[in-house]
Amino acid sequence: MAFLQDPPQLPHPYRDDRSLLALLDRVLPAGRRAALDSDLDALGDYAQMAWQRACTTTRRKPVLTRWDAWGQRVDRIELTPAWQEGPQLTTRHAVLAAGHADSAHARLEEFARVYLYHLASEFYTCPLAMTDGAATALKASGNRELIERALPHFLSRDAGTFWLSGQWMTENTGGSDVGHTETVARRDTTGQWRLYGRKWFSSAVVGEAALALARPEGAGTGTAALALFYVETMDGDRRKPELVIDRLKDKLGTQELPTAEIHLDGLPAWPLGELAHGVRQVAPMLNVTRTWNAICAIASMARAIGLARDYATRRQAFGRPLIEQPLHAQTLADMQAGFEGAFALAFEVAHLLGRVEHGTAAPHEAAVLRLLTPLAKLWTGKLAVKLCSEALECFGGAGYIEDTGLPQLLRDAQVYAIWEGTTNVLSLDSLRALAGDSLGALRTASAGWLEGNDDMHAASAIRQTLDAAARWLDQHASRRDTLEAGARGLAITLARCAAAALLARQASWSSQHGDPRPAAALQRFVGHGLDRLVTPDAGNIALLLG
Ligand code: MFK
Repeated sequence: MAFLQDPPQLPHPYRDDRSLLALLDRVLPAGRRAALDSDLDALGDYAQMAWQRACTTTRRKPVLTRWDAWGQRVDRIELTPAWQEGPQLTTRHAVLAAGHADSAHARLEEFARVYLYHLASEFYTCPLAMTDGAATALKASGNRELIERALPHFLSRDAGTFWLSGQWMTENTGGSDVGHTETVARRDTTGQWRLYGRKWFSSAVVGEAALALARPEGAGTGTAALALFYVETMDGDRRKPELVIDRLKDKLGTQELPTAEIHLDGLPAWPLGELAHGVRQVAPMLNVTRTWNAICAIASMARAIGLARDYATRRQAFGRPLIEQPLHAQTLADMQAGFEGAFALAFEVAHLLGRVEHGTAAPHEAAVLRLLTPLAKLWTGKLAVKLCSEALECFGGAGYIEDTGLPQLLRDAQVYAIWEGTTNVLSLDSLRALAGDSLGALRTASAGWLEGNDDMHAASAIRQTLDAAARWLDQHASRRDTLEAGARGLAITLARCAAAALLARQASWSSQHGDPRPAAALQRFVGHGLDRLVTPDAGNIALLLG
């Protein structure tokens, strides 16, 4: 007999995802739940088709053509089929429009769509996230003229009028330290603002608009002196000549996504608001795109686990299917428990965002959202890399072979810990959030999530760990260096506590509805410990780095 193996079959991303089904059944009123079904079903079907297509066709990358045969600068980008399908598919299923509908459930319903579509989209979700963030920042700015001009395009349900927006923040001088932005905004003789500079990581360069940070000419140095501008990139069907694409990035993953280095040479621009505090003005966008990051990270985990679990039922080794091998089953169960915690946290951020935006959240919940957004982003980003790596290992050598489609899962997952801020940048952002009383708000919220929970061991572990985190924060609050050195440990501890408490809430509901699996996930998740606090030792660090 030849050594032939059955390839893994992808479970239906919607109909077979019990975590998503249970969440939507628990949270949504029956009418909204039923109305959502056909869009989610269709996006799940599309995801299954896209997986089949990826497994049976040669992968393509976007191609930039800078000059045409007659010497004209054209900067034309050929996109992959999934990217070409993106505008039609996402407007038909109202991916962005759903998030801005007039309901406290709008964001949950949007992010359920994102979760199902993300991997099939080949990271078309990156510019969608930026467009969603731009719509949110424009709304927050209150700039009526720009809102009326751009939002009907950003939130269009018709591909013919849909516009993508980028977020042009990162520069080669600045990176995460956006305060070093060198792009200058200068007024021409007609009073029109124009941008001059170089942006180093430009998402949505194939889009029609962007929000860009720039320093108004003559303004001071640092972050506070930056202003936030709205730009448009197209003159009819031609890219504006003041926007030049220098090259596409050659990235570890997300290779279908045309991330570009660009030059702005007098691109017309309009300020969103005051000509300073641009980072403060772009913050609503950052918090939305970080929510996308977390949802996309759990989508990668779901895909990796779904494939690994299916394969474990097919692959026989040492006399029985892998799923019956005790150590393999243990490994898969650990992955599943981690995923269910991450799922609970990421979707809580999504739902809470909608509730805060629509004024239906309790007073302390805005602070909870501010804290959970960086926590969910940073923790799910790291966990996605770990779980995708583990999933590849579940396939043995096949997980290392390109045309199984599996290695791409791991390469792409690495971006979640970098896109929209690294783990350390996000840990420091969580300190910003903790400067208010967001930890008190999180403790109040956790107590609510634990009501009705009958896993006393889990509840007590969560409470004790939150107490320990509060003590740690008090103890180190006055020593900034120690606080920063321990910020990642604190952030992951709080993320794990929040995830466990949210999982407990889902477990209570699911148990009452006859499904004991979330309770089993909670038990296993808490069993791995919640406390990741560290006491930084400056002397030890100095020795090791000396
Ligand atoms: C999908 C595939 C992608 C393809 C590959 C991508 C690879 C990655 C490419 C990228 O470049 S992605 C973009 C990554 N960059 C970032 O996400 C930015 C990272 N840096 C930060 O997040 C910094 O924290 C930040 C620039 C936002 C601020 O740092 P600063 O310069 O120290 O500013 P400061 O003074 O602390 O904050 C300025 C104001 O913003 C303050 O408000 P006030 O003016 O009222 O005092 C802050 O409170 C506020 N702020 C900052 N972060 C906030 C926030 N407000 C609300 N929410 C936040 N998250």
